[in-house]
Amino acid sequence: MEITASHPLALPVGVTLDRYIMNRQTAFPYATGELSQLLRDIALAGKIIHREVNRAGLIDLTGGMGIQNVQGESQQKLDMIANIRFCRALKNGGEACAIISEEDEDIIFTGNNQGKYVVAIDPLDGSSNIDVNVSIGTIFSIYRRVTPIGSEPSLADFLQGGRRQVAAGYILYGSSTILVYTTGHSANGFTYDSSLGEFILSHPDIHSPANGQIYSCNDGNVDSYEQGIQNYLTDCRSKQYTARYIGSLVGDFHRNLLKGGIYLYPPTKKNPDGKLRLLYEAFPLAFLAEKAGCLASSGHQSVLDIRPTSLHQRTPLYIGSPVMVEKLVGLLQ
Ligand code: FDP
Repeated sequence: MEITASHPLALPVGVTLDRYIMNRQTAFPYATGELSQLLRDIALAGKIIHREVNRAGLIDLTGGMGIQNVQGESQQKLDMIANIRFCRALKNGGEACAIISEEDEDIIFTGNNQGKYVVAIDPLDGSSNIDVNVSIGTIFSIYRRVTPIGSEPSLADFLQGGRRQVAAGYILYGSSTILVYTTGHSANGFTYDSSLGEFILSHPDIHSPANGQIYSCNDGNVDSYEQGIQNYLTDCRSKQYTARYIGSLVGDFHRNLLKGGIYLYPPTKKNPDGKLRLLYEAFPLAFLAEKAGCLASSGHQSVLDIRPTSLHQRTPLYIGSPVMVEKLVGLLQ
């Protein structure tokens, strides 16, 4: 058989996430291999969630649990499963000494007090989309602990501030599953090839456009947005920008990251401090956004400069193309 240059066999499979992490290990600030292993644990849990999400309708995994999580939101079966899968992967891995999750009120102690890292996760973001086959995601944020290794981790390990993250990223379970992360250098995306069971580097060194023409917000809340935001949206409409809002932060963020655009979740009457959670939604996406050339603001300061005071703290979020974020922030009081 003759293998031409365009034949599938002539094309390289690409760089797997494992190999990429291994190659990059020396570029990590604390290159002992533990952070690499932690990222692999997260990727493994992501593969399991990918599997569960893809067969959810077949094995009765859709629908609610009939209970509410710590945020007062109804908990979905897949929320619970994703939470269990991630916590288990992180506990078994041994590198994380503690976890916080959207689904749990308090710190989850893994029992691995020798572990150097703590992890904040939103195991399954965009829960309202689970039952209707629309994109959902996982968001994660990793810190090096500040409490002494060997001791019990504490709140202080999680309240260090966004700029102290050593790695952050998300997994989007969409038309394909993609894991995007940064360790503070570049932002890279790995698409999951389920036939190989591997994440393959598909979006190396992501650079988001400086400007965009997509705006993403919940239009039903517009009346309760402050005037500056309403003026910004009027401007977007007058320029015939495109409105796109899935209601899955990860999905909306990822699209705007690649195409150029802005995601907004301002304070509303219902959520006067904003809806999104600082530690496991806004911080990790802001950290990653800045590495890809985007901006993330709470309206009054860079998201990464917000001083966290509690585990489930909320924040307004304006994130995306720098020209758009700067323009919007300039219109706020
Ligand atoms: P959800 O509550 O469905 O988990 O994380 C919160 C979040 O989703 C974001 O993913 C999403 O962008 C936003 O809330 C959607 O909120 P609204 O339904 O209020 O627009």
